[in-house]
Amino acid sequence: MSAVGTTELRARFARRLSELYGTEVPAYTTLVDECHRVNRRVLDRDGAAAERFGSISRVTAERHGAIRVGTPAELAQVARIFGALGMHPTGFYDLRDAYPQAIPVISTAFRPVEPDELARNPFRVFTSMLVPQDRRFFDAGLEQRLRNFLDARQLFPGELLELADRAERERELGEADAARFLDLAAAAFALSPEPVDRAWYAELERVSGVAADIGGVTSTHINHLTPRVLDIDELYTGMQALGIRMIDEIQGPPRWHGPDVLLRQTSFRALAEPRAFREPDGSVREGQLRVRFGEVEARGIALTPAGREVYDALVASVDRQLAESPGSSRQEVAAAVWDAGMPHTERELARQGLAFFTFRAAGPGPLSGDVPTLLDEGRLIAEPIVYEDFLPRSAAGIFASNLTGAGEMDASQGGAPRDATWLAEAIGRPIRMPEEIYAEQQEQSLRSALGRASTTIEGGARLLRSAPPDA
Ligand code: OOG
Ligand code: NI
Repeated sequence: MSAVGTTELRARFARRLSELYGTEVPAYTTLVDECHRVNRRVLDRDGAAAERFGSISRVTAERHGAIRVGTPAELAQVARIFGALGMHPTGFYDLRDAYPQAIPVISTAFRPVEPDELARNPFRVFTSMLVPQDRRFFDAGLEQRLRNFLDARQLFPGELLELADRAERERELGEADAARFLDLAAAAFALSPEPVDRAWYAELERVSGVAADIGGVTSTHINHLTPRVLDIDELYTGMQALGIRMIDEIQGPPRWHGPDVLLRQTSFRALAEPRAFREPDGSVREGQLRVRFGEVEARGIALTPAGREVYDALVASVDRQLAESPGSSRQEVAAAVWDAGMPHTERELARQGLAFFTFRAAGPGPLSGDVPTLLDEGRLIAEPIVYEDFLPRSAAGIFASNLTGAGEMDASQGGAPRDATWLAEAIGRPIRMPEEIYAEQQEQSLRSALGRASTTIEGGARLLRSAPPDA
């Protein structure tokens, strides 16, 4: 019998989730159709340039999902399921002190790491875990009750986890097992018909809508599934024209005439979905919950830590100017700030070591000279490395745009320290750092383009050094 390998299993799972989410959230299907329309138009308009950040087949299939869990044990199980799909925990995001609103979770993203795996199917899942130990959100009594509730539930059936372990170990499953794995995995992320305990949910909701979504129910679910679009400004207007109310802003970099960097995202608000509730008197009644939404994103070049510093400084400058003249439009202020502060071309980003690229020699023969000069002379060609990760501020903005209340937080209490090392230990798997992955890829390409002897040239060394040893 034929076998289904890791990559194919990931592609099939992404398609399954997309079908599932389309039946659960009809506006998602509208969003995906609109993305296809915009992507076709950009392809007609820009030709090959439209595929500079990924082939159209990659971009068309590209999705990220978001899920939320309650404990390290649950996150470790999620890691086994995504491990079966060749998706590894990458990056660490602490949203507990995020602007514009603190969310009581820490997060990582499960995604493929190798460039050819990303090219075949870049499916990724932003995965958040509640921190009940954080006293700014939860007092000791609520923490204890939350933990009892979370410890008593089982998000994933044993059969699913066993199949996942086998798939990860053997890097494939037979057709029948693959089908079973996909059925069980998709079911685990579907919205459950199980009644929600009204009083318990409401108590958690007072602290945070996200705490209620995670700890107020006995299952998890896919919170959103995000397609990728090549022109997010056009998509934004197109969705509004279809009568769908988008959030006020596109998160991340502004629309401007320079290169696309990092990630721009926008969303429309969760629709209220019918859910069963168990009332305090034990009766079950039909009610509504608004927890899920539609999100869409456009991706650009990954920034080096030096480029990220420039980016953060621009964000701070936009915030300052907006605070000084309230009422002005963020988009307009940001476009002007970027015009003054961000290099206007890819070449300049590469020359200054602000963004990650892969480099190749334009022709045969040895290359000597520094990287900026080789780029200027056209003897070295730079191709952008796409940003495959997330932005904490956009993530917090996306979380917040979808919550009804701000929740309650007691900032005078100490939080619970958490970092990538803590998380790696808690789930028993290494967590890769995005900047290191991009830097390695850049370094390798530069080494093979310049030849071993040339890596000491100044520009090369500067680019190589822009890889952080410790970020
Ligand atoms: C995750 C929000 C973050 C993104 O794209 O930044 C996110 C969530 O709502 O669970 O998905
Ligand atoms: Ni998202």
